[in-house]
Amino acid sequence: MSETTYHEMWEKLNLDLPAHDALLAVLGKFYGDIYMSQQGRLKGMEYLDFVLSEVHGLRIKELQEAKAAGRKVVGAFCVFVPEELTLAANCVQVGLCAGAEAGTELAETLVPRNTCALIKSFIGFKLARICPYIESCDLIVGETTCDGKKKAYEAFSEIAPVYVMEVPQCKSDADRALWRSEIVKYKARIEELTGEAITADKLGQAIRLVNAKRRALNRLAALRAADPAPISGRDALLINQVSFYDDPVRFTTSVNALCDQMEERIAAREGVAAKGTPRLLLSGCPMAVPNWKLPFVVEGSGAVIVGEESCIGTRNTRDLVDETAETLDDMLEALTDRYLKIDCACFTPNAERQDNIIALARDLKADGVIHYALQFCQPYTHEAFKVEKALTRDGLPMLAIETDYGMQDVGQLKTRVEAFVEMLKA
Ligand code: BJ8
Repeated sequence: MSETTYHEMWEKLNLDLPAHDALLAVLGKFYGDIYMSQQGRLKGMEYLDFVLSEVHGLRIKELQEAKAAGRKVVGAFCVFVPEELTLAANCVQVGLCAGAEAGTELAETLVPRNTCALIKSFIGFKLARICPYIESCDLIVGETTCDGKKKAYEAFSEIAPVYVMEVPQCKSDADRALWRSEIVKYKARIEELTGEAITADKLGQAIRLVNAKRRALNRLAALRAADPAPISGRDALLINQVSFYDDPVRFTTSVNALCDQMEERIAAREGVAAKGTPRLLLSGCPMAVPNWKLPFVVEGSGAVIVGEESCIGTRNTRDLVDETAETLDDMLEALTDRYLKIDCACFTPNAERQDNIIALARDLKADGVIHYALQFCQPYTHEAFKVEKALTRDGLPMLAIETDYGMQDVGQLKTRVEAFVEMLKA
């Protein structure tokens, strides 16, 4: 991390500088161990290494410049927040990562101890004043998905500018009508924030922009069906993580360039692991930056990860917004439909997620699935049972992992993953 030039900016953002420096030092070391130690990385990953090395530097500087030019910065923790509307109002949307154990004791003064690590992380980052993204936000958009988040936003709204979208729990016509009205309400809120009216022209452009980003990520995801795998799961996860905060046009161009390199590699029958290496699909809770623990363990255990059925993965990119709508009203309809296709475990029933996991595992020629849930995450720990039954019926082995952001269980995880990989080889 190039820290020296950015201290003034961080000070203006009211960060706790010593605590922030310590965080960057840990992050830099962690990244070096997990990423820079990999063999056979694609040349295009240099861009991602650069973005990560400047994650609290250059990108934050860009956000401050955008703000100085009159744009607003909107933060989100969930893929239900429609980026198209945010961009159409000329705002910048950033995903607030929440993937590190930081400020946990402080977080536990606002939320119960038996809250998932992701929620504790975003509360902890805010209370400890170590996240320049949160501090750059003019508005943070929450959502009523799981109970943990729903209640945490009540506490979070006392310390940050929060707006909450009501996400229905089912997908009936009445639920669709509710979600449609929430999209309209968000449009009004973001227009109020910026003083800019969202027109059909602006929204149409934003829909195409976000679709282009999703298409590039889908292209990358599909190329991972090749054996040998052309990219590691760690690198693919990093790309998906960076998609939440990088500039969307620059990011899409870089991912497409990376896909060109992947195609060359596939044509040359080369990859990051030998042909025949056990191939695993990760499925479950999102892995936000810098949550690289499980991918590191899996790929250090003789397997390669070929996909992520997660909101930091294909659940966020699989479905595009219909681009044929011409009126504002029809575009809002298209947004409503697209976002309601998200198969988050917060929905009931949610059988489509099982179908989607099986289809993805088959498309990517996965030998097995690792279901990943954060401790205390009710929606995903519950669904792990159903997913395992569905996969078993379909002849796909599954390993259920429940963990948090701590490193204490790495040895135990490694033992379980290695045994699973050995079983796949047998
Ligand atoms: S659409 S997956 S990003 S809610 S891990 S906070 S569910 S207790 S993150 Fe998610 Fe939106 Fe759904 Fe996707 Fe709650 Fe579970 Fe914690 Fe979670």
